[in-house]
Order: sequence, then structure tokens, then C-alpha cells
Amino acid sequence: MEKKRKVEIKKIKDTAVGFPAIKSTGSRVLENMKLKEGLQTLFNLNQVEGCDCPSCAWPDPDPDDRSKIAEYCENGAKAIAWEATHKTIGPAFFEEYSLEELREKSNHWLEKQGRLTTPMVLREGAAHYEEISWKGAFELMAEQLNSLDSPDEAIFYTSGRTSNEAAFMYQNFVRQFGTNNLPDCSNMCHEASGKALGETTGIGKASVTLNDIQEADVLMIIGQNPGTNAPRMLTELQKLKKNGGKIIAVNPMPEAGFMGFRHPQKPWEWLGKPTKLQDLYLQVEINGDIALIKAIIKILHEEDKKSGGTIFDHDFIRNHTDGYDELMASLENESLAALIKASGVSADKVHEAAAMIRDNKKIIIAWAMGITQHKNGEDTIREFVNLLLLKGSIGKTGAGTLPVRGHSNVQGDRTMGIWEQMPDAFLDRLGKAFDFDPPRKHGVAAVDAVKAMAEDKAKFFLGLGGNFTLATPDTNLVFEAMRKCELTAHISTKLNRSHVVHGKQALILPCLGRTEIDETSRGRQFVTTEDTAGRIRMSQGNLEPASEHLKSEPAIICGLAEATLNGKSNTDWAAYAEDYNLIRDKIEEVIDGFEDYNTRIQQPGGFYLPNGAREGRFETDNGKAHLTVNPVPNNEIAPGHFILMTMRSHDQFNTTIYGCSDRYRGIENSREVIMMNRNDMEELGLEAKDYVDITSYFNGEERSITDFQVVPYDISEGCIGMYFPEGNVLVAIDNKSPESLCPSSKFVEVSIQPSAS
Ligand SMILES: Nc1nc2c(c(=O)[nH]1)N[C@H]1C(S)=C(S)[C@@H](COP(=O)(O)OP(=O)(O)OC[C@H]3O[C@@H](n4cnc5c(=O)[nH]c(N)nc54)[C@H](O)[C@@H]3O)O[C@H]1N2
Ligand SMILES: Nc1nc2c(c(=O)[nH]1)N[C@H]1C(S)=C(S)[C@@H](COP(=O)(O)OP(=O)(O)OC[C@H]3O[C@@H](n4cnc5c(=O)[nH]c(N)nc54)[C@H](O)[C@@H]3O)O[C@H]1N2
Ligand SMILES: [Mo]
Repeated sequence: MEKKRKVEIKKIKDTAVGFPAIKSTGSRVLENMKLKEGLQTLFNLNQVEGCDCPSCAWPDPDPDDRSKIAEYCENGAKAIAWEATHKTIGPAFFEEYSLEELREKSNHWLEKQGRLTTPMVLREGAAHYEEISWKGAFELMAEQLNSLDSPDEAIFYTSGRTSNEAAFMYQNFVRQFGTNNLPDCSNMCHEASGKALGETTGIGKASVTLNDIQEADVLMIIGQNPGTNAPRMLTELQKLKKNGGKIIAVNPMPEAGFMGFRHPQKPWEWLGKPTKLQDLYLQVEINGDIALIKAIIKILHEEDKKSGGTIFDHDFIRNHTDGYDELMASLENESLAALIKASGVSADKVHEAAAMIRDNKKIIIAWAMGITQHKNGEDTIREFVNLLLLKGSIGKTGAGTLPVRGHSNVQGDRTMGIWEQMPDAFLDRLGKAFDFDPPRKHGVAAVDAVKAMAEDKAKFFLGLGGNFTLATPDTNLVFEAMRKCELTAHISTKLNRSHVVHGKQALILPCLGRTEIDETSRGRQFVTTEDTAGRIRMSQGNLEPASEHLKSEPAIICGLAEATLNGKSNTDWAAYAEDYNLIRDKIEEVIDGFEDYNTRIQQPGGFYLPNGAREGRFETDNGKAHLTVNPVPNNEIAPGHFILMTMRSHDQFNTTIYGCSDRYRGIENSREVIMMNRNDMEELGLEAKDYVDITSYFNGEERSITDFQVVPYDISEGCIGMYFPEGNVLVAIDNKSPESLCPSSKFVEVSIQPSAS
């Protein structure tokens, strides 16, 4: 094992981006790429005809507003440099390192070795991966798939970096094979947003565009850390502030990203005073958000009654919503004091927030994982919708819902049919377009996929991107589940834990990355993606591929489909692999909103998909947006225990660890830490950097990790922060939302004990 790292603690930053970000971008790029290539790729990033940044799903500005040379952020640049590295690993590497040796390496080390170049196979009982031809790899998978007792014994995972074209052909193949087992990273991410918004507003996506943000009166940013995870959002928040808008941040810890901001591409701002972003900071308790929003609504309701109905938008409520009377009646039964107490925020701050909302008409609520990764994520989001609807703040300029998506094409993958429970209308059209009868039985989502493998109900796993083994909760159980499979295979760019914790046989299928040229017999191909605001754009790399043996994701999927469905499919898979225009024609046939796809995608900036809620049309069962009554969750835990949340540092992309520098939080050199309030530390007699063991509790089961260091932090009392994926060991597989099945990675009951050693 690698030597244990020791944490260094520095001051928490109160400003995001600025010069240190530029410096950090430069050093990460130079570490990984040659200068010329690095600049070439960065300049291509998010330009109208360039490559869609693979880091996050934040929308690009309209073509005229785009920065001429650079439309990226520090973390986007890191993601690019990481993918476009000139280091490669091929057969010689796998000959040198046995699996036993690779398993001892850290997650950072595995990915750091460079780009995968050649298909590799691990034969049953072998100690090393060895080279295999593409044909051999496809045949091995086909043989396994065709020998299963039922197609439902196969799991087909997707991570959100996959293009629309690859995702569409993947789900098409999987359904022609005969199953809906299509879990994806969204199952662990924004599932609750899709569900709650779909139900209440008729569309499970954001209702706002970038331009709305600049025009909002008040933007609430709840359970999200944009400075790290969507840095380009800060530019829009800065514009909002310059237009006189106000920002309310709701988070158990103050994140640098919304305290202050210096624009990275405006050097004159690097030295001057930063733009102060947040006007009001509400330090909630973990999962105190729903109580907070209810308290705000209750205060506004009282004032609305007193003022004769001037606070809420009663015309809008009458014309566009239902459920008002039930919602108001339910509020009469809630005690304001109890709601405020449950939120963890002081009464005067809750009143201050209510006053800011009361006096304004255009409200946006933005949120991410701090909200969705809870057992009651959907309830909280429905409560956001309540507040917005009461203020008439959905379907007009400068107002609306903003679930900030994670992976750069996670939203597009879902639009393309990557979902274990696609509706019949979609399946009907898919079946018609490709002349087959799609299976109707719902498949398994991520958590149930783990269980199916652990319980021997599934024996084949294929991952289209991602790192399933580390991204899913309950790491030890997932390891066991993967090891039980007959075959685990991964379409990947870099080596990761999922390749070294494997089934009886395993395959590594190396693919082109976003930054690379994708050339087929029909010429240079491009792919398309969908951002958080529902805009479809093209993405085209400009670098030479890392190896001549790489295949594109669509080509790998079509190759596998051809080998597996041999003679049983009416689809000319080879033709689609050569010409992605053909794929887009089929997408147009199956999915609404893609009319003239191949023509409109050529427009600078692409095009927006239809969005009823954005235009004030609520495409629900009765054409009205629904106000709903949602219970305040019981967050009670045993005395002396804490609530733990697992989140991202500034130096990672999900399970990809770039380094150990969580710069804004001042935590350096180690990730094996917990962030804890000083009062709680005092209570337990702990000093900074002490080593502790952490035990989690769920349904009478215990899970533990040892030797993490304590970092005193400005986090709500009783709450603890830890990094993902290290914390996943503690998240029980059944600790999830019963509605969306999303793991509650932000709510784990734990106790802390000083380490024995
Ligand atoms: N550089 C970089 N960019 C990324 C990613 C990355 O790993 N690195 N990941 C991408 C992906 S897939 C996603 S989904 C997004 C994730 O983006 P975020 O949602 O910003 O990710 P997390 O780090 O999980 O941060 C969650 C935030 O919620 C807060 N929080 C935790 N619990 C609660 C709670 O109960 N209530 C409230 N109000 N706040 C809470 C935490 O303090 C933290 O600020 O980012 C995407 N972009
Ligand atoms: N405890 C806890 N667990 C969580 C979360 C949390 O906050 N806390 N967050 C959850 C969330 S929001 C998400 S989205 C999931 C993320 O889950 P995943 O999407 O499964 O994980 P990533 O770490 O993004 O995947 C990284 C791998 O993708 C591969 N890759 C990179 N680029 C490409 C590409 O272009 N093509 C292909 N084929 N492969 C590529 C590389 O091999 C890399 O190792 O994790 C979830 N798990
Ligand atoms: Mo995500």
C-alpha cells in the first residue's frame, strides 16, 4: 500500500477563481500535455464548433456572448488535460503489473498512468490482463450474453459523459437484446429532480436558460458548490449581481464559490476587490432545507393574508396551478418555531430570507447534490416548486427551476432513453423505428443492479464509461457483487478501480475521448450533447487519438450489437458506426424536439429542446402545475451520533482524483479527513489532525473506516463532511430514497471514535 498521507490545514478561502485558478490550470495542463496541444485544446473548448467540455453540464453562453479564446474554467481545463495526456498504457504495462499489484494502488495512481490504448482481457484465473483483438472482445461478450438464462441477467450501466449518439444506440442495442436493465449515474445524482419536477411542472429538467439568471431578482443556491463543481456558473452569478440581483446561499458550510469571485478571464479583476456574491448565507443543518423552505412559505402566507393577497401571485396560482387550498391548510397546522428549529437556521435569518423573497417577483432556485442525495430529496424539490409557483416564478423571464446537472451529457443520455423505466410511448416509437418489440418490464437502477449481482441474479456487467465500483454506495458490497459476475467489461479512457475489481473474466475496451478526432470511412464525425438548460450542441475533438487501436463509443456499441444480435436484428449496425448522421436521423424519428436534427445542429450554438414549463405551459395530467404537501422529515439520530455527508473536493471529478488539494477549503495533502465543527470536537476531546475511526449505522447494521484525520471546519454542529468516493464504504446500499432510489449519500448516521493506533 502507498504511504499514508498527512493532512495540512490552511485558511478557508473567501474568494473563488482569480489568479490562483489560472496558475493551477496552467500547472495541471503542463503536467499532462505539451504546451501547444494544451493551448490548442483549451481554445477549442466550448467554442461553437469545438469540443463540449467533458467536465460539467453548465450551459455555454449564446454564440455572440462567448469569450473569443477561452470558454472554460480551472476544473474544465483539468478534465481536458487529464484526458489529453500524452502518457499511455498498453500491453507492456499490464504485463508489468499483475492485478494483485494494481489493486494495491490508489485511485489517483491508477488513472494517472495515462490513456488506455488497446483492448485487454483478463482470462479466468489469470494474474494479468492480456491483449485481445476487438473482434475477440466482441465475440467474448456476445458469447456470454447469449449464454445467459435471461437477458435480465445482464446489466448495462452508463455514465453521463457519453454522447447522445452513443447513448441512443446503446439503449437500442440493450432493448433489442431484450432487457431494460439500463442503470446510469443519474440514478445516484439528479434522479429526484427529474422525478419531482416531472410530476409537478410536467418536465423533469431546468426551466431557466443562462439569460434568465442575469435577469433574476433573487437566486437561491441550495446544496450546491458551484465554485468547484460548476465554476462557469459564477460568471453568470456575477452578471446577476451587476444587474442588481441578490443571492441567498443555503448550505451547512460556507463555500468559497459564493462568498467572492474574480473572473478568471478578466485579469484586471485578479488584483481588485472580488465581487461579493452571496447577500445572505443560511447555514442549515444537513437535510434542514425542507423545513427552511416551509418556514419561508409560512411567513409569506401570513403576510399575504394580512396584506390582502399582495405577496403571492394569485392570478398565476388560479390560472396555472392546483392544490393551493390543501397546501395552505397544511401550513396552518405547522408551527413556525418548530420549522425554524428543524432548519437549523436562526429565526432572524429565516425572516431576512423571507423578506428578500417577499419583495421580489423573479425568483430562481438552483440546487444540486446537497438536495437530491437524501431519502426525501423529491419532497424538498417539490417544496422549492411550491415556493416558486406561489410567487408566479416559473415560466417567465428571470425566474424558475435550476437543477444544476453534473456530468456533461447526463441530461442528454436520459433524453436518449437511458433509463430503466422509459415510458411505453418511447418504446413504441423505438420498436417501430428499428422493427422490433422492445421489452416492457422495467429494469434495475444502480442500487438494484448492485443487489442483483450480489444475489446472483445478474452475471454480466458492461459499463459505458464511468467507474461503477466506486461511484455506487456500500463499496465492500459492490466489490463482492462485481466479483460474482461471469464477465465485467468497461468502455473507458483511463484505468480505474472498476477494472481491477472484476468478474471471473474481465474486459477493458478503450475508447476515444471528447478531445480526439473521430474519423470513419464516411469522413470526420461529430457527436452531440445536451446541457443543463436543454440546449443541444455539437462536439468535435481536434487532437490525434491517443492510440490507433481506439474505437469511438458508437463503434464499440455497434460492434458489440452486431456480434451479439447476429442474424436476430433488422438494424444495419455497421452503417450507423460509420455515419452518425444516420443515428441522428433515427433519434429524430423516435424523440420529439429533434426535428431537422442534422440541419439544425449546424446552426451556431445548436438549438433548444422544447420546454413547456419555460414557456408557462405545464404538461401535467391536467395542464396545471401542482402545489403539493410534503412532510418535514424526521432527521433524528441517536444521542452522541452525527450526520455525515459525502462530497467533492476541488481536485477531483467524481471518482477521478486529480490531486489532494481542496484549495478553497484549505485542506491539503490528504483526502482521508472529516470536517467537523469545533464545538463538536471539543465535546469529543479531539484536536485538529487527530486520527479517528468512523462507524455508520443503518437498520441495525454497522460499517466502519479507520484512521481519518479531523479538520476543524465551519460546518453546522452535529454535521460532518467527508469526501466521496472514500465515504462510500459507510453508505448502506438500502439507505436511499424510496421514490427515486437515489442513495442518501448526504445523510449517513455515524459515530466518531479516536483511532486506537
Ligand atoms: N470539478 C468538478 N466538477 C464537477 C464534478 C466533480 O466531481 N468535479 N462532478 C459533477 C457531477 S456528476 C455533479 S452531480 C455535480 C455535483 O455538484 P455539487 O452538488 O456541488 O457536488 P457536491 O460536492 O456533492 O456538493 C454538494 C454541496 O451540498 C452541500 N450539502 C450537503 N448536504 C446538504 C444539505 O443537506 N443541504 C444543503 N443545503 N446543502 C448540503 C455541501 O456542503 C456541498 O456544498 O458537479 C459536477 N461537476
Ligand atoms: N458517496 C457519494 N457517492 C456518489 C456521489 C456523492 O456525492 N457521494 N455522487 C454520485 C454522482 S452525482 C455521480 S454522477 C456518480 C458518478 O459516477 P460515474 O459517472 O460512474 O463515475 P466517474 O468518476 O465520473 O467516471 C470516471 C471514469 O470514466 C471514464 N471516462 C472518462 N471519460 C470518458 C469518456 O469520454 N468515455 C468513456 N467511455 N469513459 C470515460 C474514465 O475511465 C474514468 O475513470 O457518483 C455518485 N456517487
Ligand atoms: Mo452527478
